[in-house]
Amino acid sequence: MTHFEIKAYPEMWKDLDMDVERFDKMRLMLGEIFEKTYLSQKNRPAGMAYFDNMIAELHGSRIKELLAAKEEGRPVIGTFCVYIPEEIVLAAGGVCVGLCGGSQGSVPDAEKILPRNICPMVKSAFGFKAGRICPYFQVLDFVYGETTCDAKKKTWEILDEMVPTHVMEIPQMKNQTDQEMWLAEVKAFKTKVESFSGKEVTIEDMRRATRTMNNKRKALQRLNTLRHTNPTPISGKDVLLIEQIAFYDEPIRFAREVNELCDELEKRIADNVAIPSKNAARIMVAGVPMALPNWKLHNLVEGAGAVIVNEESCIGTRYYKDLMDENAEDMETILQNLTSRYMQIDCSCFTPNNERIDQVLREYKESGAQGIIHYSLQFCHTYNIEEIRIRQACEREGIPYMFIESDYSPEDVGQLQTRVEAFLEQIGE
Ligand code: BJ8
Repeated sequence: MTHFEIKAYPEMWKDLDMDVERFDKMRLMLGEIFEKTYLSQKNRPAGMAYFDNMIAELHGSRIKELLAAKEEGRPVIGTFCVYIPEEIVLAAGGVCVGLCGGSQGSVPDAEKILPRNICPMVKSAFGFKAGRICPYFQVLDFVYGETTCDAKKKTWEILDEMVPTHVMEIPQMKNQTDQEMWLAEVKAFKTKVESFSGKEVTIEDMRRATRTMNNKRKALQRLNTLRHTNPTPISGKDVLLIEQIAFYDEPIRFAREVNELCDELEKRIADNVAIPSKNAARIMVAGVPMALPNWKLHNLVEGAGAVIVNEESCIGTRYYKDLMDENAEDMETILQNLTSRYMQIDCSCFTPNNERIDQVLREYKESGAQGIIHYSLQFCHTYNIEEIRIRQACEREGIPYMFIESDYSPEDVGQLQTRVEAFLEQIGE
């Protein structure tokens, strides 16, 4: 196996006012972890080479593309949430990038400023900016923040002192008044993006952007359906990686590569080429998003011989399950459609959130899983409490169920491994 390395671009990073020395150490560590976690897998689909290369170039050629977009006056907007109406950014010729928030490496930077007892995703993301150790943060024009959870919405006030942060109010219920409020927020966001790009978004721009996003989401749906085959033609780790890269890559190119991989997976299924053995336990994960490079749970579960066949998560089905009408006649209608589409995302910040309980059960059946692991991050009150309702639903339906609450540190790995193994044994009985 050739040695994997995430490519270094120290000159560019210096120009971006990064802490180059520190970032370079993180780059080497991430490369090692990636090699161990990903490249040690046997019999991976050839189409994964594109996504491995995306990781190798994550801090290089993709950053260059973003810089080129900026040169052309196209806005680059960073986000932490799937509520960002990406269609509007694309319609204005802009670029939307998900920001990293899945690493323990940046948490100490955040803890110098933020309280320690808040969600690790918020700390990790904030720490990347505070420590100047993320090139994406250094390139973007502004951050899109939202009022989904308390940790995030209060952090935006502090983050705004370092990088302009536009906060959109996300309703917490799904009544008519909430729909109207959210539509007004979407319109305000459109105005903000237009003023940044100096370009008025037309209905044709919106239709084109909607087609692009639908195609990207359809490609991910196709991938998810194929992995549900038993035995599955691709590991859960690999699908998670693709779902994570979905937030970084250029959407048209990304959809093309995912579809090419899907062609290969269809052939694998026809030829009966599978990754794990036929007897591997099939696990579905539900819960909080696993931001890059959070591969902890997948690594544990698949390291124990099982396979993950579905992620009910924002880095997973919540991002791509819903499409929207591409052919609306006028701007008002397309913005209403867009609002309705985004309001179908069943984040735990909503109350009540019965749709999510139903969705978890639906995905469990569709994926042919044999058990559910609900994954939550420490101090995430909404997912930690909603877990009770997911557990009750699993008990009612007789679904083997396990709840994990974790963070990004390696400290609980041994204990989690024991619990995961016990859960897999219970499924195998
Ligand atoms: S739509 S799930 S991406 S908010 S884990 S930071 S909720 S304390 S990530 Fe999310 Fe948007 Fe919802 Fe999806 Fe807060 Fe919880 Fe941390 Fe969270």
